[in-house]
Amino acid sequence: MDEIFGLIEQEKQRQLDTLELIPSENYVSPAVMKALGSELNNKYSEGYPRKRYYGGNQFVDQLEEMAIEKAKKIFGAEHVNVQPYSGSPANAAVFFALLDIGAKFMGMELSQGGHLTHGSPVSFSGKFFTAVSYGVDRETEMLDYDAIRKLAVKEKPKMIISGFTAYPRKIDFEEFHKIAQEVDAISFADISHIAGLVAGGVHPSPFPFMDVVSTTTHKTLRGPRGAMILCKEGFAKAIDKAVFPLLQGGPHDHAIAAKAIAFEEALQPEFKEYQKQIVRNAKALADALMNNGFRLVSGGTDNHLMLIDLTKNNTTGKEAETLLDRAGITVNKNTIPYDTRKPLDPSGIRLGTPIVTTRGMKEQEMRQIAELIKNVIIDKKDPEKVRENVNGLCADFSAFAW
Ligand code: DSN
Repeated sequence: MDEIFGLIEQEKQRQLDTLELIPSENYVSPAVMKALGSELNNKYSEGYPRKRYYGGNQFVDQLEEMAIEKAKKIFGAEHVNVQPYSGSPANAAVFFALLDIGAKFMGMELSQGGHLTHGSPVSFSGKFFTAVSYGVDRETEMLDYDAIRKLAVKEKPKMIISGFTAYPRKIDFEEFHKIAQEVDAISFADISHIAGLVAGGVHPSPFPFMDVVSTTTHKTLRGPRGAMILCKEGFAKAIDKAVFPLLQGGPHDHAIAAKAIAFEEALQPEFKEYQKQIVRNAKALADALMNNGFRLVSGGTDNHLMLIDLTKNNTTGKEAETLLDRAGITVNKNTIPYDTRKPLDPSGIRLGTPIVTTRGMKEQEMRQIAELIKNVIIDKKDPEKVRENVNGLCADFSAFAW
């Protein structure tokens, strides 16, 4: 056991000593951690509150109801299911609840910023359903709503997915919903990346427009690993049945309690300020990177993430990820729109500010981070030397300051 706890300790130290810039990650509060490590881990509760297949759920019922009510309050949703284990199972539940096998749907192409579950041929979404993919405009690298509308009119999908994993700009959910209505499709937004921004009022909400919304709870929302589905009342029964019993068994009650805590945190005024700072930090980091000679996809960011196109820097996403890792800066290699390289060694890297903002860093530190990235990628400085500066910067910040 010592060996296992030793490795956990080393990971904890790594998270403290390095700059974690992966935009889909976050560091949760001690309260969320406490719920995750609680006795709720020991319980079985198949079913829904007050309709369980196991005894002894009097406290679990209350916790799940609290999580649902808080999520409704944050997002203004009519119905919420907090049981999905994670984002992919949540999206699977939406598909199996609302579409017939083989039905046609539209989603963003994975290599342009979509998600595996939005139609990739290697996921259930591409295997059991008929995916039609849209992308971003080649020139602006942003969504072209007219092109998406034309494709929808031509293809007549039964569902249109919006919400992305590597799109640095705002999403017009109202427009997506209008397009879906025009072709009689269900509008579905996967807001996993931006749920915290929506909760904090710094990104337009998919509500009241979207028919169905899914989100993970561990990204900008800063809760436990997990997900939830929010929808209009008319879809509630089908969604609940798809989560349990179609796709899942017993809910993870410890994660549901941790979701309730994260939602309570998201209702506090400090959370709004945290989300504002995430966006301010992303803008500051993006501007500083561009001033330091990097090209950003779409020329900047409106949200928590950005994509660097390394084509002109004579390096690849894979090489940059490895070099930055050695310098204690964690990013992930990522395709850029219309990438000519392969996903395992693409032309870009993806960066985001949720964690460094959780740690209390502000615009000044973002400029330092941009300089450190330049030191590694453009100046070709020894990453081990740069790491000393990274460790020095991190030493001034705790894991969780907000
Ligand atoms: N893995 C997530 C991300 O990094 O964006 C999406 O599921």
